[in-house]
Amino acid sequence: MRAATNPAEFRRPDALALAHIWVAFALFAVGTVLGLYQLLERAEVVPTSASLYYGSVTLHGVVEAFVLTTFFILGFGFFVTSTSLERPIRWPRLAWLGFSIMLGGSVLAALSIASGKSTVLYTFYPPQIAHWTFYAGAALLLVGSIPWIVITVAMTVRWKRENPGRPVPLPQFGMTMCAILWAWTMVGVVLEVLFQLLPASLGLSQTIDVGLARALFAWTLHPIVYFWLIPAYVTLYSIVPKAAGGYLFSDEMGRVVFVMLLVFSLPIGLHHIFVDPQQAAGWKLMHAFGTFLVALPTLLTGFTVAASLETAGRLRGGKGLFGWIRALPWREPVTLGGILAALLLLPGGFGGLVNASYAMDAMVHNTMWITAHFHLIFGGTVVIVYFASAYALWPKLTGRRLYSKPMAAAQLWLWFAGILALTLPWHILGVLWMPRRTAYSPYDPQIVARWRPYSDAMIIGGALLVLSAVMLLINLLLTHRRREAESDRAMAYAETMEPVVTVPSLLNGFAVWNWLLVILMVISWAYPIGQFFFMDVHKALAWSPK
Ligand code: HAS
Ligand code: CU
Repeated sequence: MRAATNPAEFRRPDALALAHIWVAFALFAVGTVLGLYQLLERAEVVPTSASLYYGSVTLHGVVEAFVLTTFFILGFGFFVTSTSLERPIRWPRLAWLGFSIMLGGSVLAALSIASGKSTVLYTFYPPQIAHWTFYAGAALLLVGSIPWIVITVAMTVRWKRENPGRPVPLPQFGMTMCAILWAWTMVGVVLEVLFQLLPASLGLSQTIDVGLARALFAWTLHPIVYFWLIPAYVTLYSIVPKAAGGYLFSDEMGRVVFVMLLVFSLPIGLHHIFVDPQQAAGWKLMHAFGTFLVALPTLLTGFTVAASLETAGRLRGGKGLFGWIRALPWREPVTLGGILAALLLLPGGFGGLVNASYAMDAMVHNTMWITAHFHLIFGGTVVIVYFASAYALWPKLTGRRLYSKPMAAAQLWLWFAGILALTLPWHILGVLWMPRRTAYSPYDPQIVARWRPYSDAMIIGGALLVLSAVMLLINLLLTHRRREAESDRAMAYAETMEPVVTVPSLLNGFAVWNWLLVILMVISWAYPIGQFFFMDVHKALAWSPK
């Protein structure tokens, strides 16, 4: 791919990307401090307080799962779209408007949680009902992201029209899939908020159909994790191999992966509510099979990324079966981030496969095992790639060389170690049946005593993570003020082993996949959601946390 994306050549959305990513990381750092408090509270090192604990978990979850992700992905996405298609962002004012709406919504939701009236955790499962300002804030965050979807898709469509037969650059292919995925992902939670949660929070309805709400939320909860994941894969495919000094092993494999993530992730979600009595066993089993399918693209990604890194290791003189691994540039932060992320993917994905196995989920559901799974795969793999992406982008965005590469590498190692120190004990605690999302557990003393050593270990993990987050902010902040200019502000993406001249039209298009996913989504969700409209439902009394 050509490297002609110097900001001097056309208006690049550098300020837009920086604004988004700074909001993401600033709030992310606050979230890590809340996380550490929660660990101290659960281990009873600080006085236990149910109201503070649940308030903190709510803010932590909302900030890390919704604010960090959405702001980072949009900022990264605008940059990738503009630099890979080599043109300015269309409708930049609309993009900024979206940013302002998202920011306003995030602040509103955060204030609502801080007021203590919206302690409903990030999944906001009813019958707990938050103050209406919480849902309004969440809705604004979603609405504010719509301009990005429109701009991303519109720019790809126009580029394709102007470049008939040419393959859409892989990073933009991935980000377009991500935008389409996000559009469909939102629908479940939007319906839940508009028709169930908001009316209950405004006092218009006193009761709520909990089964329906949980099914609608599951529609969103599963694919949203792939909305977080796809941009990380874009970096793994298109940025990391180049940073390592190698080539992308296969462009087509990347396209297949993005297509599979889109098509297989939306029609599943019942694995989050395997224990819900309202859903039938047959449907749950079908969604379990679907969940195994959506693990495939990640296996392909592991293979492709490892093969790409191998090209780098061999070009750098690595010999033999494993010699290439040692030859990789381990001190180079972007490469290091990619390697550490791939390593964490293995245990994180393993946990996911246990969860997805219908019968086994009963052992681990609602225990610390689940918390371990997603802190490993999201907080570990995905977030480490977000860091690595920032280290790759910052010199391009600011025009300054990264303040300190050794500090960046140390930050990544600390995060890696912190995540392992946090989640390995959590897996054991999960199997010992420590419940997740619980301020304190005054259970049988013998059971609680078995948790003790692992509860202490997790505090060390939390402390490492806070330290690492602070190092990230310092490094990025000081880069802005650095005197030494970055000599090459053009953004070049990884080239493939063999030049990509043409790709099959199915791997260069979106409409077919979009319609296929709609059909699959209707097949897999029409009954699990539709049944609530014709079965005898016992609604629950809506209540608000005080
Ligand atoms: Fe998950 C719950 C199943 C992936 C996030 N997941 C969650 C929740 C979150 C989350 C946030 O089936 C909690 C929601 C809540 O609060 O209730 N998940 C899966 C499965 C996968 C999976 C099967 N999850 C993710 C990703 C996430 C994420 C990705 C965020 C980004 N998850 C579940 C289930 C539940 C669940 C159940 C509900 C459980 C319950 O009871 O509530 C798969 O996509 C995972 C596939 C991954 C693999 C790993 C492949 C390994 C590779 C490593 C290669 C490394 C190499 C090393 C080669 C199969 C690719 C290279 C090294 C060098 C040195 C070069
Ligand atoms: Cu899921």
